Amino acid sequence: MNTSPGPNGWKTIFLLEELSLNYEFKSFHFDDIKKPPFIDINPNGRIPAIEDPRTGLTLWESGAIIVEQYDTDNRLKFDDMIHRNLCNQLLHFHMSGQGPYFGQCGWFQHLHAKKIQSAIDIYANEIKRVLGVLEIVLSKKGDDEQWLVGNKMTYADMAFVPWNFRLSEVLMQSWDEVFEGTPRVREWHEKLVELPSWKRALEHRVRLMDEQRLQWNGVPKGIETFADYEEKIEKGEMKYD
Ligand SMILES: N[C@@H](CCC(=O)N[C@@H](CS)C(=O)NCC(=O)O)C(=O)O
Repeated sequence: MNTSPGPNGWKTIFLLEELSLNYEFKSFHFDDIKKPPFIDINPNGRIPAIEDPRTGLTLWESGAIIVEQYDTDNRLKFDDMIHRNLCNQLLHFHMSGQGPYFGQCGWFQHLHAKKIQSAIDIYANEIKRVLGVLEIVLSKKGDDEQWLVGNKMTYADMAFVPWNFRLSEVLMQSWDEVFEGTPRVREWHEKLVELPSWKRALEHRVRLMDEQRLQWNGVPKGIETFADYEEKIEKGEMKYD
């Protein structure tokens, strides 16, 4: 269950696609996720959430939805204690360090009714700091170990993609500026977004955004630019809770 613009749901879709699992989308408007039937599935009223008919498991919080029960060959995870813990560590860093700060930056940059430059700066600096931490993690790896943990891609790498993918819009910078000083992160990110599974996830995204009358960047159709959108938000012409 997903809302099309929010990055967190695409983490789940990316994993489902990478593991070639069968799944069915339920797409919700942001306006509908704080009320039934969605709130009956996730009392936190946020996406994503899954209902797994094979196991009876209902789950919310994207970091928890790593569908490891279906990764029986350990394609995206490790079996040994050390690497299992390291993956978990990076997933927690993503959930606490990347998601909330990147999200707040996007909020203050585009959706908050008043431009508060100091708030944008705080979160933009934090984004740069998080990218710097990832740069250190990747720089400590050997040349044949281009992933965050061990020598293969895991769910920990994949978790960072949907937010990193939006960074140019969130920071309002070119990709060269976004990745200035973090070349290993850029290389790693560019490898991840080339994966067919990510491309398939994006194809679904385009379709669902279209159904919800949204442009690729989340701006409603009929509004030309981010600047026009922000002006409408400032005038109270768009509704957010
Ligand atoms: N920690 C949660 C965050 C979920 C979250 O914030 N999702 C956003 C979309 S990316 C959402 O549903 N926002 C709607 C709202 O805040 O009302 C997770 O990772 O699942």
